[in-house]
Amino acid sequence: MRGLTILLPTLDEEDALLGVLEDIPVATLEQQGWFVEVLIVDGGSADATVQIAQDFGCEVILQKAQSGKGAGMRMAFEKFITSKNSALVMIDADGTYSAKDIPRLLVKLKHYDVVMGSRLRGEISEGAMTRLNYIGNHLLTWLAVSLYGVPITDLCTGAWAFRRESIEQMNLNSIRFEIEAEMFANCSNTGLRITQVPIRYDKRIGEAKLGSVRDGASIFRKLIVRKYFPYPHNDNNT
Ligand SMILES: Nc1nc2c(ncn2[C@@H]2O[C@H](COP(=O)(O)OP(=O)(O)OP(=O)(O)O)[C@@H](O)[C@H]2O)c(=O)[nH]1
Ligand SMILES: [Mg+2]
Repeated sequence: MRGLTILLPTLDEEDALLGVLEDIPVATLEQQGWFVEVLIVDGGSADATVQIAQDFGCEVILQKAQSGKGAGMRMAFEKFITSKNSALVMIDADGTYSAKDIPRLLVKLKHYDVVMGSRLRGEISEGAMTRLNYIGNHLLTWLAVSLYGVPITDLCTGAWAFRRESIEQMNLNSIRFEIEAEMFANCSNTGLRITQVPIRYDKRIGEAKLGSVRDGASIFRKLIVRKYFPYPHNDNNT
C-alpha cells in the first residue's frame, strides 16, 4: 500500500467539514492500493472546525503565524514532505467539491505528475458559481493558457492531485487565493506533465472567504509575475 495524504484547508467550515470527511471513499482508495491519511490545515477558525477535525482523527496543522489559504497550503506541503506518502490530493473543505471524485484524480496520476479537477469542463450545479466568478475563472484560465502554453480548462480549481516529487519541487510564496495560479505556473515552468479530469462543483456550505475582485486581481498579477520571475524572491511577496 502506498501512502496518500488528503489535504483540506479550512477556515470556519464547521457546517461543511464533516460531510466532506465522511464522503472520502476510503474503501475504494484502499482497493486502488492507497493508505489514506487526512491532513487539515486551519487558518484560525473561531468555530468548531478544529474540534470536528480532531474528533474525526485527522492530523491538524494550526496556522499561528500567518493566515491565508496559500500560507496554509505551503505549511501543509512542508509537513507532507516529512511523511513517506507517495501522493497528495487537496480539495476545499466547503462542500463544493466531492471527495468521491478523488479516485478518478488518482487514476490519472499514474501517467501524469499533476492532475487538476476541472469544474468548467464538469458539472456546475445551480447557484454554485456567481456570474462574475464564472467569467473571471474563464478569463484567468485563458490568460494562464496563453502565458504558459499548457491546455488546462480551470486554473482556479480547488481540487488537485500531485505525485510526491511534484510537491518536493514546489517553490511558492502565495499567501491567499493566488496559490493555485502559482502552483500551476510552477508546475508548467518546471515541465511537469499536467492533465485534468472533469469534476462536479456544488453550492458552497457556509460563507465564502474569497473576494472576487481583490483575489482575482492578485491571481492575475501572480500569473504575470511567475512568467517572468519563475521563483519567489523572499524579501517581498513577488
Ligand atoms: N488553511 C486555511 N484555509 C482557508 C483560509 N481561507 C480560506 N480557506 C479555505 O480554503 C478553501 C477555499 O476557500 P473559499 O472561501 O471557499 O474560497 P473559494 O472556494 O475560492 O471561493 P467560493 O467559490 O466563494 O467558495 C475553503 O476550504 C476554506 O475554508 C485560510 O486562511 N487558511
Ligand atoms: Mg469555495
